[in-house]
Amino acid sequence: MTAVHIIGVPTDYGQDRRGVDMGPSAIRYAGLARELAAAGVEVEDAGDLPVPRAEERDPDYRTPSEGNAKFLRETEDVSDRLADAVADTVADGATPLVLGGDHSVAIGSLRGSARDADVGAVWFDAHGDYNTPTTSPSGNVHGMPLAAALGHAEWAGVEWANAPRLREENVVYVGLRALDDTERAAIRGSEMTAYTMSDIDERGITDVVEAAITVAGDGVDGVHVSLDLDWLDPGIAPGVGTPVRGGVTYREAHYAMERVAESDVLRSMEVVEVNPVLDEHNETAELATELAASAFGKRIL
Ligand code: HAR
Ligand code: MN
Ligand code: MN
Ligand code: MN
Repeated sequence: MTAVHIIGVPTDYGQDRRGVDMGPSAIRYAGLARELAAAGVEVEDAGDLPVPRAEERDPDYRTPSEGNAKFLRETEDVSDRLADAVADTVADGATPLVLGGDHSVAIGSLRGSARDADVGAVWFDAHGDYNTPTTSPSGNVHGMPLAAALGHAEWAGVEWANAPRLREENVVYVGLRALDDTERAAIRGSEMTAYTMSDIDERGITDVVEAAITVAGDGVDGVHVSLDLDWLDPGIAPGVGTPVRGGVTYREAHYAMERVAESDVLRSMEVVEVNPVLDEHNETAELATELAASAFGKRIL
């Protein structure tokens, strides 16, 4: 029986819209343990990592390379502790399910997952999250975690941010639809594979997800799945800080997660960017809960 360890990370350092720190509570309240039990996995909830409130801290800390990135000191601290928690969970033979918080938590998840093994990643997101402190238009670290983990530009050699055994060749985007100009150029120049919403329109979700899992899993020990709830269309997932029209449907999302479960390559997963303050009757948190259950093997029949 698969063992899943839930690790809540209530951060909102990575972006401007307050409230995403309540994501772990909302996702638990939506019935995560019950849904995962229905998926037939053994669940242990490790609680939340302690995360100081943004109000207690000074956002203006400038490095790496004195670029524009807010709350970097706090992000380092959370990333260090999350990386340890994720690596320990995997070493215990369980699969970590990280609940964000904003997407900056992926820095810690990826570093922990790729500490003692080669890993690939599938990034289900409207956004590329491939900015650096210099290219970022906002200074928000939730737009940077993949560039950080891969050691891109001024993230290179930032020990707490780099995922040692994650390679660009095994990183795959699914559902991209909102990129900054410099970010677009950086993604084009990278070795990553990027499937946009247009690719999903053209080829269908079945084909795209199959290809994504194959590329991410090629020659590695396991795959990290990063699920940003703004991947879904805002019509069904309104509770996110940066909604972008034209996202995947309810069934496309479930199908993708069902394929993740069937492929049997899942090493670690995170569900991020649920913002209960912006949500309607907790429906985005419920969706996050259901999608996690599908990724861990919940079946219709
Ligand atoms: N690309 C923009 C920035 O870097 C917006 C990033 C929004 N990111 C997320 N995560 N919501 O996917 O500021
Ligand atoms: Mn994201
Ligand atoms: Mn996003
Ligand atoms: Mn450190």
